[in-house]
Amino acid sequence: MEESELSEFRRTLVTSALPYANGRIHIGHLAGAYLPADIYVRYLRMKGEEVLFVCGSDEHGVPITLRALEEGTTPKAVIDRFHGENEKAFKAAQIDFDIYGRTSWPRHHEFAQDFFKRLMEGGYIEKRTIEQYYSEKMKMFLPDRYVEGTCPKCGYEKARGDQCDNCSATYEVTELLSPHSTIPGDGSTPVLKETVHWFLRLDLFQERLERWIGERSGWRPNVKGGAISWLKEGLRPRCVTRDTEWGVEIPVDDPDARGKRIYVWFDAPIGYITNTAVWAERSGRPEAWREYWQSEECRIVHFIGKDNIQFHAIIFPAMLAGHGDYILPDMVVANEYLNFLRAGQSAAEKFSKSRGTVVEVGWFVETFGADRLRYYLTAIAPETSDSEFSWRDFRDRTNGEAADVLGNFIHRTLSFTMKTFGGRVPPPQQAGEREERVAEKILQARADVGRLLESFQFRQAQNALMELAREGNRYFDEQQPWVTRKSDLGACARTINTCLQIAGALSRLMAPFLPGAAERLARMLGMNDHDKPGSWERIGVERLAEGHEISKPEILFPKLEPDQVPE
Ligand code: B3M
Ligand code: ZN
Repeated sequence: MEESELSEFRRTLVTSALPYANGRIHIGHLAGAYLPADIYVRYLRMKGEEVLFVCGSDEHGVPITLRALEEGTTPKAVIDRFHGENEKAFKAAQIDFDIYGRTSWPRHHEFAQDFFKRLMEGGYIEKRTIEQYYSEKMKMFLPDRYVEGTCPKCGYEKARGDQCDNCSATYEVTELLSPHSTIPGDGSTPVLKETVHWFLRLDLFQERLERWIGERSGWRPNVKGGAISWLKEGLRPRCVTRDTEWGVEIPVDDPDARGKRIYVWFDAPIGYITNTAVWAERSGRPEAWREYWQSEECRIVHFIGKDNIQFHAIIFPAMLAGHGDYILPDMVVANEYLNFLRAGQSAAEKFSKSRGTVVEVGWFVETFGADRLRYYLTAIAPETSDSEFSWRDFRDRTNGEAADVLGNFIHRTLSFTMKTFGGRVPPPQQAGEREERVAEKILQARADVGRLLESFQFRQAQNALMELAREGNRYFDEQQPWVTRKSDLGACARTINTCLQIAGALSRLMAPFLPGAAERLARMLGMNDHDKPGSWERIGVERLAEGHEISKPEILFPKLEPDQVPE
């Protein structure tokens, strides 16, 4: 029944990838970097750990300027709209960040420029003259991701400028074969033109990162393996400025910097630091951010999607190390993709706006509630491989598991208590062998869920919680309280008392995963501390006392009718 111990760190900083503020987040995003992080944070808090959870909008990058161009508006108008909408959507899904910050904040520009300067002073950023693709038609230099061509490694014809979606190779955009521009309205073949940019000398971090990655333990293979294979290819200097007027100004006194800004991927991860600092300011302890970023007593855990691994496992750590005042992350948790499986199809596809398969979080929660969303997304979490969302499976699993197993156990236990014992916890009587086994199962569930969450296996952790609800139903069925009610009221009392103890444990075990349902259950059970700091260790230890009053049960997960679910 070993419960793994959290390491000796004094505090934890949890970050979720900063969504671009040029679109609404969808449920695929939620399953990747946000829901698991929120579950982890809620669990740590119940364990009494000191933890801070930061996220926010990523508000730079060329896509935002292009969207503004298309809509005939300004980048600022675009980011203001989506920043607000996304912040609301996260709240609706009960993803409770301590701060949802912005990279357009002046404070952020200061942090990003400080990094740039420090890295330049250290000789880690240098100016270089390069050749870059230029569209004569659009009169602009082309960002890598707006050049498409044939992959130099595998021959895939729709390879993106700097990375191949087919074989995951990364390369310089100039290595692409048959390049063409994908800027809306362009499509021309770009020409190479000389220009000046600033490069981060990743090559200087090769050995340090090899050592650091080598020492990491408990990292998922997709992250550690990815990092090792990039290191094997050999790190090369990487351009960290772009031709755009939108972004953080390059902090150099140099006419060559005109019309250029710091690359969005350089400043975005620094946003985690900015947001921590703004949180600290708002909490009245402006220097407290250093306790998270500059203290060996803190462990930093990043939650991201798989396409961001390189930035979090290689590039940002190099920047932190090169700056010198910062600690490196302890853990990078990356999920694979959640895809969409259309009714009647056998192969899943990517969520895509143009194909109408994007499922927006705000709408989903309004229609089905946050608990169903959270339950299902955790049940199908793409932890070790891509997974599939389908409407039918969503209905079947929330009905067949959340409602039939968990909801049903709670409902039969509480209605029985109302009907037979006037809504009060009946006396426990002398526990038999079976009841002792139940008590052990409760402790086992606490240990299993805890161990699985601490090793970032969210899907299995939720299964372990469901296993306890199944045990509850099994026990209820075996004991047949509806029979003993007439034949042996003492036995009946013992059964219901035991079931109520399971229900109490469930309200706590559920709290990280299904905070809304856990809260409703706790209210029905008259518990007021089900998710408070320190409450985790009380699972299976603290009992609902004899005579304690419960209130009228409501259905935790009303069933979905077939026509309530879209196709
Ligand atoms: N803005 C999100 C993405 O790639 C990107 C993450 C930044 S995390 C610092 O979808
Ligand atoms: Zn390829």
